[in-house]
Amino acid sequence: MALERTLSIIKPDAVAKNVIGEIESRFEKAGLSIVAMKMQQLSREKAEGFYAEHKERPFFKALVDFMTSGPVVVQVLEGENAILANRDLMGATNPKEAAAGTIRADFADSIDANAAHGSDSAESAAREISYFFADGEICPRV
Ligand code: RTP
Ligand code: MG
Repeated sequence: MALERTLSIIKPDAVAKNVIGEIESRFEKAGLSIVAMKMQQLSREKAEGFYAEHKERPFFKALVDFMTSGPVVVQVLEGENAILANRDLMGATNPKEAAAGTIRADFADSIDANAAHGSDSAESAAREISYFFADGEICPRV
C-alpha cells in the first residue's frame, strides 16, 4: 500500500445540485483526507490547460464549455492508493456505465456533466496538483 495524493474536482453540475458535502463525505468515509481545497470559477484558459491532453478530441470544446459553466471545488485527497480509490468512488466516465453507488451513478446526468474529476495516474496527479496548488497550500495530515 502506498500513501498517495490525487487531484479531485467537484464539477459545476454537482456544485449546482448542492451535493458538495455528500461527495466529500464519500471521500472521508473511504479513508481519504482533504489536504487542500478551493472553490473557484475556472477561466477558459485554466480549463483548456487542465485538459490539454484532450485538445484534439471532438469533445474538447464541450468539455471546456461545461467546466467553465459554473464554480468548481478543486481539492487534493490524500490516503492509501488515493488515485485508484478516488477513481473507484467516482465510477465510469459515462454515468450510464458507472457502477451502482458510485458518485457518477448517483449524481451525474451525462458523459459531459459527470459530477467529478480524478487524476488517472501518479504522473497526472503530480501535474494536476501543481496546476492548482502551491506547496504551501497543501496541509498533510500525516
Ligand atoms: P476526468 O478527466 O474528467 O476525470 O474524466 P475521465 O478521466 O473519466 O475521462 P477522460 O477520458 O479524461 O475525459 C475527460 C472528460 O471529457 C468528457 N468526455 N467526453 N463525448 C465523449 O466521448 C467524451 N469522452 C470524454 C467527459 O466529461 C470526461 O470526464
Ligand atoms: Mg481524465
